[in-house]
Amino acid sequence: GTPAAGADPSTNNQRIEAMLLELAETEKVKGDNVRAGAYFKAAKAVREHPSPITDGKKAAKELKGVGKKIAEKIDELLSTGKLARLERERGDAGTSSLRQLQRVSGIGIKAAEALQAKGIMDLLTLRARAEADPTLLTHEQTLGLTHLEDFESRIPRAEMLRLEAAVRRAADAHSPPLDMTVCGSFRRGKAFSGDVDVLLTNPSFARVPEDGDAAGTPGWLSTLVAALKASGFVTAVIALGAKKAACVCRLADDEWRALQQPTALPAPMEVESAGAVSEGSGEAGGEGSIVTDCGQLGDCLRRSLSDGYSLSSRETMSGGSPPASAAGPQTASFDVSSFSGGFDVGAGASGPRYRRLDLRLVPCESYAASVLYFTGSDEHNKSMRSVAIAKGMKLSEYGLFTVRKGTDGKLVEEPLPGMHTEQAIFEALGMAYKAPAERDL
Ligand code: DCP
Ligand code: MG
Ligand code: MN
Repeated sequence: GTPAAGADPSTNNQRIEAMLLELAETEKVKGDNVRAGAYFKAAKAVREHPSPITDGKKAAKELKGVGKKIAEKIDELLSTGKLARLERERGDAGTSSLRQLQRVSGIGIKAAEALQAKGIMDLLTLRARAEADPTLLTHEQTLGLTHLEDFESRIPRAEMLRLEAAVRRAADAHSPPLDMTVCGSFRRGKAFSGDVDVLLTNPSFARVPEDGDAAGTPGWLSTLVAALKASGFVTAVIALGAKKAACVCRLADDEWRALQQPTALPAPMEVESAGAVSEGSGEAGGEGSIVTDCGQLGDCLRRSLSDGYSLSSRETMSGGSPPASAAGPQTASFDVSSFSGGFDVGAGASGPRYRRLDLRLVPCESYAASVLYFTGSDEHNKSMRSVAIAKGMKLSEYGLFTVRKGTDGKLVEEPLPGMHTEQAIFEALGMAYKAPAERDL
């Protein structure tokens, strides 16, 4: 295809990437993770491609993950400025209903479709119907619906530190005392996190004979959770097993109040690539806008999200995606619901927000592998696991194992000794060590 008249080819890649990311998001909402993954992979290849893409067929030859069908979509975007398929998808009521219902933690594609079959297409109706029929939703979904806004708001680091301290007090007071590390995005140094990922162990907890054998697991998780609940920190338990617990927690009022210092929203958000943001503003609890001077809105939105802004809803984000034809200035409006500096500007935040707390208890020999796994990112975990596989090994949250065929033909996994630190695991895989903050791919 030939580029649309007047279009600057240097912005093609960003527009193609935005198109592919939107296709990926749409497939994910509809429950097709395989297609979503394929689009996501292609989007990544486009993002990393060093030269402007001007032809679909050529792109299919040069880029990993771009095949004939995606090549056709690229050509359609480049020649018409849009993708008819996406234009249709954006207006599709069924898809936007699936997207809305799946905002509730615990509602996935299957539950969303089951609710649709009962005539429930939106959250308002869901609230009313769930109230009338307490068996409509599971315990997790009910909590997800109750705390929808809180669970969607990202947790400022200052609050994360206090949440960490609250869990640590309970872990220290536990008998026996439990060692703990807050992993996830917090350990990767992010200004905001989605939840609190806590890993626990104790030197007296040695590996159980077989992975997945909960029989040898001490009952410490339930005693710890009971204590957290008794103190009022944990407000609800979503799931509690011997090795994993999922809870809802919140700071005490006085601790939360201590975090409420007015902080000004920053001026512009920055975009690394060419064509910086020319304007950015936001008012506490109000509306903000991002203006870019070229087709970078998708990138800009993504960055502002990873920088800690949270959009008020996922609809806003996808609804705010750029018209593919626009090569000139673009504007997106968004609701600022949180910002760093230790305070929430969410309109409804009149007290401590409810937060998701993930707890995992692991044997001490597994601790390093578990810290590595639970720190992520997802993508980093995937790439490390594939390095292990290429070396005839297996990396999991339980450890690094050598894999060989036993005499009976079955695979035998044996843990590599001495994997007491993350560094040791990187080294055993022949990889250069990466600090947690460098593990976002
Ligand atoms: N993890 C993974 N694969 C998954 C889910 C999780 O490898 N399917 C690992 C990597 C994650 C970590 O567990 O970093 C914690 O999971 P979270 O979903 O809590 O992700 P993050 O903490 O990274 O992000 P957020 O700030 O959204 O919680
Ligand atoms: Mg997390
Ligand atoms: Mn988590």
